[in-house]
Amino acid sequence: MNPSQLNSKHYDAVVIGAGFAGLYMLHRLRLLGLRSHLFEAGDGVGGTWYWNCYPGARCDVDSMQYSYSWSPELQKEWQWTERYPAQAEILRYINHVADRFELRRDITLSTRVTAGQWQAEQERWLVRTEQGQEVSAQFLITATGCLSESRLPDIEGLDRFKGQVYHTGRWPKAPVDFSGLRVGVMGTGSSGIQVIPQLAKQAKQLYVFQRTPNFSVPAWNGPIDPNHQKDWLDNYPKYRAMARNTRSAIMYDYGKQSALDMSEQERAEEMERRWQKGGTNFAHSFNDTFTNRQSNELLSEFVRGKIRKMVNDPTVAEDLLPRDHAIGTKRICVDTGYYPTYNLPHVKLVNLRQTPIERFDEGAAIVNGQRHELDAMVFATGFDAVTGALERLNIVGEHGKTFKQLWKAGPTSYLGLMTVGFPNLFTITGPGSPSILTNVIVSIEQHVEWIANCLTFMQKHSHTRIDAQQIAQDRWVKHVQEVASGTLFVTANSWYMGANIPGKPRVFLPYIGGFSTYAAMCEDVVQKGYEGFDFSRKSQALSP
Ligand code: N01
Repeated sequence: MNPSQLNSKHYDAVVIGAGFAGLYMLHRLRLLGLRSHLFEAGDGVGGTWYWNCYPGARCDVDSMQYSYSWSPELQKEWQWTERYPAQAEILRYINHVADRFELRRDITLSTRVTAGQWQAEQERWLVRTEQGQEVSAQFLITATGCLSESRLPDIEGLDRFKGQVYHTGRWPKAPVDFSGLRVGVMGTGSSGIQVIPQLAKQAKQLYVFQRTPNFSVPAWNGPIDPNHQKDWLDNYPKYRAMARNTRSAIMYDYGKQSALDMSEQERAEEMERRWQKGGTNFAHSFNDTFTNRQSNELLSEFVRGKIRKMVNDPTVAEDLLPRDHAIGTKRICVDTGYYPTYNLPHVKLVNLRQTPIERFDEGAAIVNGQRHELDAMVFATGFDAVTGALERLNIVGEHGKTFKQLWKAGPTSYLGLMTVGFPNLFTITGPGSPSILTNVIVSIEQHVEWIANCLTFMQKHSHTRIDAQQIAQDRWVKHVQEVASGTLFVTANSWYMGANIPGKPRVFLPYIGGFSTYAAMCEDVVQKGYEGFDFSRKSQALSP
């Protein structure tokens, strides 16, 4: 739909964001017979996979698992080509879904939601867009993603830098040619580790400005094994159910033993076997990787040994060794040729821990008084994760406050689904839900289905308003932090902890109790009559 066609429309439900979450939500709302509309800031669907189209962008969840499970037909007809799907292939898949289920007619692209206001009298949300449109909706559902609010670091002089500037999370749609250029890249998380080997293929000179080294495991990506694909296609319902029954919602080979209960040789063989398989599964080598520092250190040291072997210059290798966090407590990275990139003569690692970046000027990054002349600068500096996109929406609840105003000491939510004082507003993969600690599509489906079932319940009972109870929310917020504090995750300066954003409160943002446990808790809440939620009936009932 063209943005100019929208004016003062009244909907049953408005969804924000056309990624995996928003598209499925829209589909389910339609099945409920609700008049629904979706706003998307980008000029295409795809969410994360629309914005992060930098060279090398690829998912680190196995292709056969990184897809919707809610349509057996869709599941059967789509063929993946590689072990891990590349960004372009996932984007094709999402576009296929949008077409196949005729979702586009209820989607307005290129339209950012910039404000929302609860109208208590009408029991409706008034939603405004950047273009000045206003619509109202009984239900507002955010599908804005956990890693969508990209951030550039605040470095003196960056605004004066005359070269090209890119952020991996806002990559241009037209191909960028770095051939013959002197390129700088900052950030060595999952995005940086993927983009760096690709930039090295083109750039005349590549400077990697690294503050913190990360642990990365080889992807061993390649064409998908046809037998693997066939096996999954033949057994999808069984495998999906098995995945949902795990803590990560991924069919992993979860280690069953502590590293400390194995002999040195057994341990070495096990780590080597898992390294040869590659992927994020490596972090699950032992059953106590995330809770036992000694066990974790054995796994960390194994990876350090691999890095030393892959990088020729021992000084560079030393700079690449992660020592400030336990493996996995910052999201483990998965790479294709990352470490050997540092053996190329035109690639230089600049260790910002030893020599911090001072400033940019028109043509260079100045580090410790030394100019690094640059034609382009790529920032892979991450996101204001989990809460950033929600806060940016500028939604005012019935208490007259926005999420940003309320969340000064950390986000508050009940089950990551609703926040007290924002009636009829659901947050798909909101703070305090497993979301990004899992195969996020599974978490999205669980949330969307829970919300759709809740709306069905409301229709059936002619309820018009739902809100979370304060006591239930307080208990949940406490539980989320308690579970996290039993793990090593809280010891890392990660985006999980809000540590990458100056001034952001240090609390653990997702729920680490495990997907299967969490989904069972959500189901239990329903079985107990939506325990912890208040319903009421005031205005017109939902349309049938
Ligand atoms: O972002 P990040 P990302 N000066 O926050 C550095 C998912 N993802 O976009 O650690 C210098 O992890 C920062 O350094 P430090 C995945 O969940 C998945 O890479 O703060 N450096 C860090 O090195 C992932 O975890 C996939 O010291 C600065 C980097 O920038 C999440 O998205 C692919 C700096 C940011 O790393 C985010 O990943 C891509 C400064 N001022 C992303 N500020 C796959 O599925 C920041 N940095 C494979």
